[in-house]
Amino acid sequence: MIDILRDLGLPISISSNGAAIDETIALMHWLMLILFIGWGTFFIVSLVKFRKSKSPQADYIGVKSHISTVFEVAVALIEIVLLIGFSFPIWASRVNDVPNSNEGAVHIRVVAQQYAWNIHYPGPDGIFGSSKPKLVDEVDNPIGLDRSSPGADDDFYTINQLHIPVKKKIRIDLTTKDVIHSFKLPELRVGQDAIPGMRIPVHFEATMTSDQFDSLANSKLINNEPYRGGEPFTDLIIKNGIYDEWDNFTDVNENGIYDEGEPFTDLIIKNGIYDEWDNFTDLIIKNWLYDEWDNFTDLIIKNGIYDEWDNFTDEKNGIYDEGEEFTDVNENGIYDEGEEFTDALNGVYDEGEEFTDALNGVYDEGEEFTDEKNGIWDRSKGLEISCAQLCGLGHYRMKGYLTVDTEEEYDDWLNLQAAYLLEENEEDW
Ligand SMILES: [Cu+2]
Repeated sequence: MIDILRDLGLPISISSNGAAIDETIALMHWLMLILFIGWGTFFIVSLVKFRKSKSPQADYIGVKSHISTVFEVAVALIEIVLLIGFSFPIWASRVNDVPNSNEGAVHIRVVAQQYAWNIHYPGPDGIFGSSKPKLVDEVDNPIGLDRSSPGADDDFYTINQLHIPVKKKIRIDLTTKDVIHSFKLPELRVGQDAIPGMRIPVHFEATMTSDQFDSLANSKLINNEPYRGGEPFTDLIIKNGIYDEWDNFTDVNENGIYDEGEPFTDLIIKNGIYDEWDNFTDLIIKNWLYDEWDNFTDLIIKNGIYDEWDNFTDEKNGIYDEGEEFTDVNENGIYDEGEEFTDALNGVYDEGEEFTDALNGVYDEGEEFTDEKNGIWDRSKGLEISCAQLCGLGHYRMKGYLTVDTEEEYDDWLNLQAAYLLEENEEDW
């Protein structure tokens, strides 16, 4: 089930409790599938059983057996057990047990509005200054921060830029200035409605940095594995007769890696020019050779440089290589300098030899991709904050960016924000 959901767009998880949440999501989908099949069957059976031709007169008494009552009671009992036995305790441990900054959690406030995310950091003292609605100024003070309140002088805020450190508990107090929004960090499996007048805590922990996430996401893109974001493309590879990392193979001895001798699927690509092994229609001059005007089936792609797995025409290299035929003049069984030889294969690529250019595991010109309007392939778009509530006409613009930093990067970023704040204050004087 979880694999199907990933194919349908469930993003990579970078949350410390992502596995548990994904398991719940899978369970919920199974339950819904069972209910769908159950109720669908009931509906169809009812349509057939109570069709007009079978019972032309409406029966005002209906079903006489009590089996439906038994079913109803059973369903109610199961639901009561699920709710009181499982749901309530899980909810209590997850939602009531909110970490705070005394326990080492990073505490951040998020104020949603049409159509932006205001991120409020308490600064080095760890104390949030108070904010007042009457101080709100959409240009200079979107969160209505009262700089004269205790702890407020070092507070800073960003718009749509949330930075957090990796592998640390994060607590976000969520609220909104106007309508209901929904704070969503899909990769962190965080989703919480923001309600006007309420301050709702959410907490989570990231297991990898943005950089690690990007390289993972891009490697998934390259292997055509499901991943949310970025543009999918078809990574094609030439038939080169040797096993490449991305070829499928039959794991004969089941050790999880490709071993020499195991069968594999050698993949191919188109490049728009005729290559040695392309099929062609021998036209006009039936010479069994490819002529410039012959039709051909185009395989393989070029990137202009020789790659390890490119096929090449192993040509004369001017020196005698082992295995080449030679005229053994003095009949001593070995090649001696000066003896004629067939300058043939030496098994390696020599500069100047023709070669067929292949793919190297990244997007190359000529590969198919889903163009999201700009005509070039975009890599992973990184982590986003989205609003999962249709909160107004500009809802689609309500997009923030999440950066998961290493501890050092996060400290550097905090210092940078403190420096900006200092500059701002100086300007005020
Ligand atoms: Cu919104």
